[in-house]
Amino acid sequence: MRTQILKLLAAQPGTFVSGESLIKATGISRQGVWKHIQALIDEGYQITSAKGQGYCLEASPTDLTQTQLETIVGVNGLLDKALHFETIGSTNAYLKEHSRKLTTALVVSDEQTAGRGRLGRNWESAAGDGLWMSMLLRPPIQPAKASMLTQVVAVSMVKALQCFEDVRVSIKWPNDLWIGETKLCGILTEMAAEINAIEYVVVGIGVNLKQQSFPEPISGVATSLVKHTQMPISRAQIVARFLDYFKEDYQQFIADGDLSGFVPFLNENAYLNGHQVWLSDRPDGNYKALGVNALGELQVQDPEGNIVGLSYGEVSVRRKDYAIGI
Ligand code: BT5
Repeated sequence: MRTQILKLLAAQPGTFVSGESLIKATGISRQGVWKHIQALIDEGYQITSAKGQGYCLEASPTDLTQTQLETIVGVNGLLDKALHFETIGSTNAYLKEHSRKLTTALVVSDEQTAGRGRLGRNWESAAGDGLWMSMLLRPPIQPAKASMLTQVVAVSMVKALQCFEDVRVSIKWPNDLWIGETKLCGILTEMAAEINAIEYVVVGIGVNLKQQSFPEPISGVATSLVKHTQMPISRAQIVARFLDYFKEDYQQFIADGDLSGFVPFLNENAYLNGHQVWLSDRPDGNYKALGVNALGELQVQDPEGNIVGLSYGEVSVRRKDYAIGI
């Protein structure tokens, strides 16, 4: 309901929207509308009200401060420490470097000057353009299962982004979130472990929020949230929502010991399922993506009809019906 009210106000920023029209559109009472407006103001939205005119959205909370982040992390309770930076090399690199001084933590930076993807690839993370964050976790699981966390994070982030009702985000196995045919978010999971025990896992998440355009090598494949929604985008809100879902999803994953609780969600929101796919190590065959299993493997059907499970990191997969892909 709160989202609906926000959407109605955001559709006419700087303009008064009458209380009557909000009541009519939402079906709730005048007092109910007022309560939601107060809650939005508490979240940092600047909303003015005037008798006889209604409500006007003046500004959305854009900045994320250390205090705000500490509050979000404190209320959520999953992680011990919150750190906000204006600029940093890479939030993943920071947590790896400081892993001995921290137990669990969340780091968010406005800008990354050396943001990284998998295999040392570059991750574009200009100042204020996106949500660049990493979590330091100490999951009590076998090292072989750590890569499954990538998919748990993907699930929680899709749920968090569902508040943008006009956007449909899908999960491109194993570590991307896409809108349509373009990449919105990448996840990078790194680990330090001995043979039988994890020392730590760092999960980095990059979500493009406000870019209107991207530099050449990724201009055809990258997208940002602002291109798909009329809703105001608040980093604080996305972090808070993500952490709320992640706390629950992480605990379920630890209890289950695998992804069995997430298989339906992963497959209902999958980008590849049902499509012919191109596998980087077997580029000539006709493979069809069937779905993800409880081990986080992507099951594909090979040209002979056999079902094969692909592990995270083994191959790069793209849909054959689209020429571009990462
Ligand atoms: C990923 O790698 O997608 C994981 C990206 C993780 C980024 C986060 S940000 C916070 C934390 N700190 C870090 O230093 N990293 C994490 P991969 O699947 O390897 O994809 C990398 C490829 O995506 C690049 O080679 C480009 O083609 C493309 N790319 C780079 N920047 C992008 C962006 N902002 N949006 C969409 N695509 C991008």
